[in-house]
Amino acid sequence: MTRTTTRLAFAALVVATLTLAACGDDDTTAGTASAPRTVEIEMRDIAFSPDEVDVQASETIRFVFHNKGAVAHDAFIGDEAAQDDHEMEMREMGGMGDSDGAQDAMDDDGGITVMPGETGEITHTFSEDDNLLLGCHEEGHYAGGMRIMINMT
Ligand SMILES: [Cu+2]
Repeated sequence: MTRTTTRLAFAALVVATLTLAACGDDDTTAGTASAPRTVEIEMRDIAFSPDEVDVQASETIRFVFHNKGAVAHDAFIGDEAAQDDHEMEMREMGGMGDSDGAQDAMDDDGGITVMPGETGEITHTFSEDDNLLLGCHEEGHYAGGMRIMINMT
């Protein structure tokens, strides 16, 4: 009887220790291509939260966007010049059909659209000299500051 109790107590201790170890394994480890680090982002009307993310060189990050707002938001990764180009493309499209195949191919370079209540993902591997940010290019959102600064650490 006493022996069984001791064994049970030991088993409980082992389970508790394993649980603690699993919980401790969160944001401190750099993401790799085979095991990206997940960063959860909320999309609100009209902002990302957080609006800054620290990233290590050669780290692979899986950004998971949760749209908590009432309107569609998108997320596009690129440097400032790419953001400006993408903003122009999005405004030029302006609800017209997809008659321009070349433009469609360009729109496909890493942008996603997330509807209210839905979730979307972008996975990206960063290099040392990357100077990137994430922007939302729904009309007026990027100009209104809906962007995430990526800080290389
Ligand atoms: Cu937006």
